[in-house]
Amino acid sequence: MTTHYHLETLTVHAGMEPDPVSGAVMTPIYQTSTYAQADVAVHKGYEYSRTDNPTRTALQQALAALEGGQHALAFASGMAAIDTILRLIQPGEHVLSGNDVYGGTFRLFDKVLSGYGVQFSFVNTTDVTAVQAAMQPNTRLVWLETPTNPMLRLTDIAAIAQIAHAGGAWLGVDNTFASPVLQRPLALGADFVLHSTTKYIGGHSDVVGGAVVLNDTAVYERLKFLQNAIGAVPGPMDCFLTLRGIKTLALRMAQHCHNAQQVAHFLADHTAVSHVIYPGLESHPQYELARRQMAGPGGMISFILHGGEAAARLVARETKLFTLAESLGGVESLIELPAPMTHASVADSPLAIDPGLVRISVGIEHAADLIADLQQALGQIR
Ligand code: P1T
Repeated sequence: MTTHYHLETLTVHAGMEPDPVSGAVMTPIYQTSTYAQADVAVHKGYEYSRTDNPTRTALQQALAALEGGQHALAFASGMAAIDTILRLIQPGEHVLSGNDVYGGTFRLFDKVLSGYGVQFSFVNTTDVTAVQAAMQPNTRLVWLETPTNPMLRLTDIAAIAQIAHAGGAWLGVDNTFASPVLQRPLALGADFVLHSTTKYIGGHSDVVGGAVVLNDTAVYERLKFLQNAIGAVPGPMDCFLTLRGIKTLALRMAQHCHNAQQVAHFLADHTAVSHVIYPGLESHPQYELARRQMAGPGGMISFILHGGEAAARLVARETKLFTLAESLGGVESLIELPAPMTHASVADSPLAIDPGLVRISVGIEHAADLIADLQQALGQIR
């Protein structure tokens, strides 16, 4: 189920086989921790649910197909997935990370893993020359988000893959903001695709999860070993919910892009707004790259108001349809201020975010209602 079907077909069918026991069309929630064995160590491929669970297997197959990869592994969260990939890196080895990443990713790298002897440096991956210059003889992994959270900067995945591979390093791309509907990093040369499936893939803000998709079978075997050894796995109910979300991923992404494009134009024309960052606006510094690398500009917008932080806080408080909350990628619209919220852990670091930056996750409601909501909230700035 990997090559010849279109993505819309894969979202509905990949990983889905009628249940061998009952014929159930939807993969059941195999809510079990263990499996009866016919004799000592003789079983049907399932021994214990940290190691394998049929609902998780179905989810992993679906995720692999969506990203066009050979293998996928599901985790309890996006952070658990990133942490497990990073266990491939040994003390004394170097990771070159983008300098605009989710606050929790920076915290894991800078506050946790660097304490175990893994070396990190943070570089602007939109600048290919800067990445080349920052490669070290011991660089084993280049890690980036595109579009980034929260500045929505784009990196040329194919160009960075060449640099990473020439230096003997893997390239890991956090594809959370784009989703496989808009961007498929493996096809552009990435070695790992990472998702916080909490976001667009789950799509309904009702489950936390993560995933890694890759092609290399030997590295997959090692990661699968680590998945079981570390144990940060999702439960069967979480896997079911994520699978259920996947079925509408293509439809949802189309509506997210459609709505966000209209909201971005509205914001760009509003007198209270000083700057809008959205890859679908020609003013975006990587507008051309977005058109080349992505099938659509996505549902995330960041903006700065003339009134700075005070105005930003007011707007985030006053929207009614846009709920003031962390996270993104659900059907409902959300608004937040990254500096004190999702990216609080980069404060006082070189990655610090403008305290007046507003980030919105544009949902699948009617665009006119979303614009009216922003209009009334912006109208309260004096
Ligand atoms: O929250 P979790 O499922 O563990 O995923 C972490 C993560 C990884 N990568 C990106 C690009 C992310 O945005 C996130 C989580 N981000 C938020 C919770 C947020 O509001 O930005």
